[in-house]
Amino acid sequence: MQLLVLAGALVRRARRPSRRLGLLFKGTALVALLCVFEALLHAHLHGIPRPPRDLDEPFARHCQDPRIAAQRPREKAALVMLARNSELDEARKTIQNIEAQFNQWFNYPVVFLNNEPWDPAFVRELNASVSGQAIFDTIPAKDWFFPPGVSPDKARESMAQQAASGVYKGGLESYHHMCRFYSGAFYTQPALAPYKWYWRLEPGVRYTCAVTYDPFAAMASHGKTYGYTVALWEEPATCPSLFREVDAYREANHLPATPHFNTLLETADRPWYQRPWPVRKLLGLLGRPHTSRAGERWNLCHYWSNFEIASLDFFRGAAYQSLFAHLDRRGGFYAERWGDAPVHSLAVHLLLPPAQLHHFSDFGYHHHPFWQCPGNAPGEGQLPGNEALDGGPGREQGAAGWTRESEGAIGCRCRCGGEDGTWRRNNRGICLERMQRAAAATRVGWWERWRGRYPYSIGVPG
Ligand SMILES: Nc1nc2c(ncn2[C@@H]2O[C@H](COP(=O)(O)OP(=O)(O)O)[C@@H](O)[C@H]2O)c(=O)[nH]1
Ligand SMILES: *[C@@H]1O[C@H](CO)[C@@H](O)[C@H](O)[C@H]1NC(C)=O
Ligand SMILES: [Mg+2]
Repeated sequence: MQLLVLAGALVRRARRPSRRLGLLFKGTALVALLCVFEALLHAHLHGIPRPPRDLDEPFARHCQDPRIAAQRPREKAALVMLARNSELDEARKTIQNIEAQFNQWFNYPVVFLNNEPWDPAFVRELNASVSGQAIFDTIPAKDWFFPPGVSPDKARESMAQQAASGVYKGGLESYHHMCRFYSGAFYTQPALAPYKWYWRLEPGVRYTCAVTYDPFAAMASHGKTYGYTVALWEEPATCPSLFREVDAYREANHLPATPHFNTLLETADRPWYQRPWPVRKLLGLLGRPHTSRAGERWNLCHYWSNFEIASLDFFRGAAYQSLFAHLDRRGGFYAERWGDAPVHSLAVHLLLPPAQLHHFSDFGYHHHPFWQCPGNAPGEGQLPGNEALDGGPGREQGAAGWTRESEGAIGCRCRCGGEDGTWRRNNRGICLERMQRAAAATRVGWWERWRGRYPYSIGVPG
């Protein structure tokens, strides 16, 4: 109303030439005012409402007797490791580690995938390391190659350019194939057809706490679809157009920009001069990296996909696969070096409600150079004297094998590293906090945010 009165006054004054300068000034002020008002409204509309309670809690806050959990029936699930024959040593160490920390009690099958035929030595040694069934499969050639619409010559030219301009792993053709594979065809591999759930392993990763319950059963009973550990920023140069393509797909398919999707936006963290509508629109039209056509910018946060416990049914379903097909047609797995991690993360925030995501904040997990470790729940929480936890293959350290217990910690017999076992880092928690915002009733206050003190996860003390 006040704006209308002001506009009316301006029109009246326009007839008086002596006041032209004043008019110019007031016109500019009016436009500026409208821009500020729009920017505030825009921020408000993109705010993330606080749910009445935390939508994602840890599945466990201390040790349980794994033999009791193991009495329940298994899910249709498998551990899956993509590996090269040359990674035999690291693959074996990782399998021995997951057997010691988890699978010796649950005996889930492990599916090994390779784009090349397996070495008999790899098969022999890894088969001997798995307590459940070990399955060795070779990926069909078409799933480890350029898609039909992409010319191999052009793709190789582009990958050479990426190498020259220092894009992280941009020059490695096999790495591009691997990222494309994990983004799409992984889920429809015949070897995974019998299963509903997968737990992704990589040669070289380590689990630093005991997992004394069945995470697949927990995912199922809590209505979860996608589970993660570490969250961090993507290398910007690997995927300048990825967010634009995902958002274009969203618009073309009339998918709403839900608060869960908006947790991926920089809206509230953008510099003030990028917030007004004309500037946003211009940045969008200019095709700025990580920016949608409407001018929304992705904060580059994603879950690190070298760990995933997730539903195969979701990822092989029509909603995800049609998003993947769109991205595949756009060619960014080769013209750029889109990683499967940001693809999965953008997809689950676009297609799933926040309550269907789970942070395995009770897991100790390490993939060089990042990790998370929850620390040890105090006292009885460690089940001192429990035979299964004190002994068993790979548990020879037994009763002495865990670091100092601390109040509020939720892990089971974790070895967290650092002199006093207090290494708990999960990338300062900044991306975790942002991506969990739609599920978090407990929020970081502005003071903590300003000090850079982010808790490790919702519902878990930092
Ligand atoms: N069979 C096979 N596996 C690969 C190839 N490249 C990567 N991988 C696997 O893909 C996963 C991710 O690769 P990695 O080198 O760890 O990439 P990073 O974790 O992103 O640095 C690991 O499980 C690797 O074993 C490849 O050319 N052939
Ligand atoms: C793995 O070992 C088991 C038991 O020795 C054997 O029956 C099975 O055939 C082996 N599997 C492979 C793929 O070699
Ligand atoms: Mg790796």
